[in-house]
Amino acid sequence: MNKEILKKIYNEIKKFDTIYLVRHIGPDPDAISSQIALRDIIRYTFPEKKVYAIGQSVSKFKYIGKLDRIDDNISYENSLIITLDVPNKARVDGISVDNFKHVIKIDHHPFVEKFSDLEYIDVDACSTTEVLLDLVNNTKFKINKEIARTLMIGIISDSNRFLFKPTDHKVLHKVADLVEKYDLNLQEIYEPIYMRPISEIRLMGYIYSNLHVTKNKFAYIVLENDIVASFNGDASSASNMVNELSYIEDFYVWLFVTYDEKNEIYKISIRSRGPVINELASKYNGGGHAFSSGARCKTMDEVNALIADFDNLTREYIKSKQNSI
Ligand SMILES: [Mn+2]
Repeated sequence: MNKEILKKIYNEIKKFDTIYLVRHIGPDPDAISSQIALRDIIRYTFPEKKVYAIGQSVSKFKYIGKLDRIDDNISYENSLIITLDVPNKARVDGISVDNFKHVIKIDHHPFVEKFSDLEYIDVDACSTTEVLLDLVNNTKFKINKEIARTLMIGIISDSNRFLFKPTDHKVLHKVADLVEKYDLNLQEIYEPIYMRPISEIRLMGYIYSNLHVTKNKFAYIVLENDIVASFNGDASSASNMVNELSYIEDFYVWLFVTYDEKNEIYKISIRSRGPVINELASKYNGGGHAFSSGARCKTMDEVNALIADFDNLTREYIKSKQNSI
C-alpha cells in the first residue's frame, strides 16, 4: 500500500466539482461495487459535488446499487474521470477516457498500459474495493454503513469469500474492523451474492458432465449458445462459472469457451492453480491476472490452437514439477 498516492488521489478528487466513475465492460461485482462505493464515498464526504457512476447496468447486480444516467453535456476540460478495476483503456465501459483532460486510475490488475498521470495499482489487493477501503482508511474520506456494505460485496466477491490469492491477514483485519465498526450483518451481505436459480445449477451440472479433461491435467469446454440458452443462461454468466472449478484435483488449468454473438468473437475464460497463464493468453488477444485470465479468438481454428497451447503449457508445468522433485 502506498499512502502517499492515496493522499494525492484524495487531494485531486477534492479539486473537482464533477466526477465520472467508470469500470470495465462485462462487469463483475467488484467492478460495480467499486464505482458505486466510490461515488457514495465522494458524495457523503463532499455533498456539493456531482458524481456519476456510469456504464451499462446489469440486472443481476442491481442488489449492489443503482448506476447513474448522464446527459451529453460533459465538460471534458473541467471534470475528472476515475477508472476502476480496469487495466486498459479499450475495456472501459460507456465513455472514452481519451476525451478527458483529468484521469485517475485505481486498479488491482497487473499493469497493461498507462493512461493517466495519477495511477494507483495495488496487485497485492484482492479487489479494487479493498484499494478503496485503503483510500478511506488513509484519507479524510468518510463512509457509512451502506457504503461499508458495498465495499464488502466487492471484497467478498473478488476474493471468493477470502479464498483466492492474494487474500492475506491484512485484508482480514481491515474487513473485521469494518464489520465491527458498522455492525454489518455478514449473512445478509452474502445472501444476494451467492443466491442463484436452479437453472444456473443445472447448467453447472452440464458443464461438470461434459468437461474434457486431457492426460496433461488440462480441462476445457466449448459452450455453444443454444445449449447455454436451453438452461436459460447467457454466454457471459456461463463463462463466469469458470471460477467454480478451483478445487478439482484432476487438472491444473481449465478454460471455458463461449461465443459473443454481438461482437462475433469467441471469449475464453482461463483459470490455473499451477502455471502462470496470462502470458500465453496475451498471444490470443487477452491477458489478466497470473492465474485468472481471458482471451478472444475470431475463429474456431484459433480456439483449437489456443486449446492445444494451454494443454502444452500444462504438460510443461507438470514436467518441470517432476524435475524439481
Ligand atoms: Mn476486481
